Amino acid sequence: MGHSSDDESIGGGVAVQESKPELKKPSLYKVVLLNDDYTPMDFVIDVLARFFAMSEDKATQIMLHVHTRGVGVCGVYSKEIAETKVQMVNDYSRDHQHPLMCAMEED
Ligand code: TYC
Repeated sequence: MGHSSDDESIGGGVAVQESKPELKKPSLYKVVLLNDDYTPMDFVIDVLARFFAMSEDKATQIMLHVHTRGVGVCGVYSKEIAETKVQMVNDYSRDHQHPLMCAMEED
């Protein structure tokens, strides 16, 4: 009854190994838009505003960057969010018969 001599509560020094947190840094991915010769500029601006929450001014700036440089970054996201953005943009462009292409690359 009560406390026996091998009870931890007496202060028998039970060591508890602190485990280091096994948290990997989540990889980030850039979602990029590629230029082409056919997609109307207004459609690209609409896509950037619709899927990347950009203002009209910011979307115009990014669209012109892609138009002149060939490629531009729409945003940086976790893998799953980036994959979803790419799929949504490419589905939307295909549904509207435009060849606009969105892709992702590790940041
Ligand atoms: N180059 C296209 C045009 O002249 C416009 C455009 C911009 C297309 C950006 C795609 O990702 C793009 N109509």
